[in-house]
Amino acid sequence: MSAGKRGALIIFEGCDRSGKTTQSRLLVELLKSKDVPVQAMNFPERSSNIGQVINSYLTNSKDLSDEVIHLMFSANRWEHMNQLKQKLLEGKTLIVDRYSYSGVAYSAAKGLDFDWCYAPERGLLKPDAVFYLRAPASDLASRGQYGEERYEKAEFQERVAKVFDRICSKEASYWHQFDASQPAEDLHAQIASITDELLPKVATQPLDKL
Ligand code: T5A
Ligand code: NA
Repeated sequence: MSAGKRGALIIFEGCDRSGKTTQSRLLVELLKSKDVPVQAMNFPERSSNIGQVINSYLTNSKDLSDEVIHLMFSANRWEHMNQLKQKLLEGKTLIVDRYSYSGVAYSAAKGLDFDWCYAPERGLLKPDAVFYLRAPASDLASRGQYGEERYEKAEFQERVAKVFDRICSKEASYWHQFDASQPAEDLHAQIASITDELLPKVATQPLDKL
């Protein structure tokens, strides 16, 4: 990696079972095969102290108020920010499964105020691209293991999707929406082509903040 060139911050967003993990993995494999320095990450990052509390909450073994768990999800991103920044500046491209937008979408879907939800996300690194995987909730509900974690209920997922749609139309300059109902390989080809264009373009751009 030549001096001054940074990696790209690429985020996958979408409802539960929309295929984010599958597509992140395919994209990381592709970039590795092209010798692009790359690393996969995901939020929530469940291994830290905060991450373990989030995990207990998601698996229904712990109850917290909507506001408290919202701020925990945000704090979980903040505790990893310096590390993310350093990696990007070293030239590593980060492929991240969920980010601030999941934070806002799931909490706003519960009825919390949108702007209140967004406030603690301000100042975090701004993604170079968000790949939004969108499909009807009924399609996603029929996929593997749906129904085990707290938020995996079709009606709630519909509300989450509405918030994602709203953010997608507001942040259209760096959001890319994909039809998540199509076969994984087709989706991957579209994502790969956008990533191909993105990497050289952002390499010399300064990092920005939300
Ligand atoms: N949350 C998260 C918040 O409330 N606030 C926050 O700030 C954050 C960061 C956990 C929960 O936390 C919430 C949101 C979530 O409810 P998570 O750990 O990312 O978040 O959990 P999930 O989103 O549920 O992650 P999953 O791994 O379960 O879903 P993915 O990654 O979207 O989907 P994936 O790739 O694992 O695929 C799911 C199934 O579908 C199949 C796969 O084989 C798999 O069986 N599949 C396809 N089937 C048909 N066509 C395709 N194109 C397919 N692609 C994948
Ligand atoms: Na889930």
